[in-house]
Amino acid sequence: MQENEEMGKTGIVYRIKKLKGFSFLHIIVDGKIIQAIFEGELPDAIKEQSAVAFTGIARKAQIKDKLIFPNDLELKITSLEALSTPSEIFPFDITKKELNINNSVLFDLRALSMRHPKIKAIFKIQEAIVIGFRSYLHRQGFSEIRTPKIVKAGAEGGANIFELNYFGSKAFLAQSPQFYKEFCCGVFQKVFEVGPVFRAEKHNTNRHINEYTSLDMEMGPIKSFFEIMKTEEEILKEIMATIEAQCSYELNLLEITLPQIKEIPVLKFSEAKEMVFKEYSIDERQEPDLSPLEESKICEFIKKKTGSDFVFVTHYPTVKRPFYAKESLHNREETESFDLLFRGIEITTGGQRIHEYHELIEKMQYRGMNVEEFTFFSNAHKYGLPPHGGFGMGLERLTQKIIGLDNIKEATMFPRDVTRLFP
Ligand code: AMO
Repeated sequence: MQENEEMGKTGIVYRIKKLKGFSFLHIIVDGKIIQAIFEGELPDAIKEQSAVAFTGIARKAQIKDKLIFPNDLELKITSLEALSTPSEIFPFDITKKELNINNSVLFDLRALSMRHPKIKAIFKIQEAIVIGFRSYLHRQGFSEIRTPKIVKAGAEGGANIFELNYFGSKAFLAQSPQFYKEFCCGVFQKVFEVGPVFRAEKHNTNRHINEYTSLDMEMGPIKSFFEIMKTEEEILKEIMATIEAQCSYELNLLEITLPQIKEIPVLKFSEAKEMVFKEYSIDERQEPDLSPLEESKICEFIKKKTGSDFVFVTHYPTVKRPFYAKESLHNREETESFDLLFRGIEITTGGQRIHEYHELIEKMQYRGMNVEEFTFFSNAHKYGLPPHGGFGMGLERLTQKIIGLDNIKEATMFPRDVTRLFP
């Protein structure tokens, strides 16, 4: 919209403020809110949430409201017609600056609550994350793949797998695209997928949901898993640049400062544990994984020391990693793997995988797995897979932490938890 421009558009009326002889309208046009002035009596069919067709002329506006885009212009309406009229008024006021409703209403009435500009902004930023992820990998020659979500076996182990009855036989919902992205490495070498994964989390926490979107990549041949970390660092830089370029309106509305990424610091798992003990007197050194408290302390320490919001932790213990993770040559107790922590929580797991057939079979046998059951997987190794690795990043956790939301569910359009299966 430019000054003196005549425009004819359709939109949704977001807010109406009636004054003597005229009305202020906020109309959502192409996803952004513009301000319009309508002189005279507003027709009855024009209500908040009415769809409208209108024409008007742009002129200078007196207001400076960051909700309005562009915020120095308004439209003097010359014709206005209702295309639809809601039967009821909204159950809560979405024209308020802050929505201020409790989480159960927020999620029960998601189709309505997402219409609040600040809630909608979360998902515009999330969209930019995915665009940045895709565009970086496409540019680097990665192929985008699609893998099945109904599977015969889970890849990640553990009890958090959904079982289902598949025409009388047992099947599962995929915990990750792990097996398939490894297969595709043997086909395309460099692949990625943006897709849903399922985790039967039995507890409600602010960092777990039962269906989330995984940003997965896998590449080969590689010489070391540090190449994967470097690629993730470049991807994150592009993600931040994409948000910056596409979401200035949303960043301003939500008052967000994006993290600066230079070189992401790297700590070994054992060093990280020791540091937490030394700096914070928290002794969980015997545990083969990082607790949420340790993750938050590691981030706090790194932020203080280096200014970075991100930190890679490498060489997780073999016992805590899935069977496909490659053990370090010099120490079989640890893996060639990493997690990426961001503002207090893990957002990514990745690493190098076992690519040698005999090594894989030996590992499965050692873990007491049914080797036959995984022939569909090990066959790829038998006939030759390049040394490869990759990572899986949780889209909702990344969104949550970029925006500074308390609960991951706020970064999920239609969250699923132990008790929530609708809308
Ligand atoms: P992992 O199981 O660690 O690794 O998952 C990778 C990332 O997914 C996110 N995540 C979750 N987000 C929301 N709710 C959950 N319940 C949930 N569980 C996990 C986290 C986590 O870091 N196949 C490997 C990845 C790989 O090595 O390529 C995997 O799935 O952000």
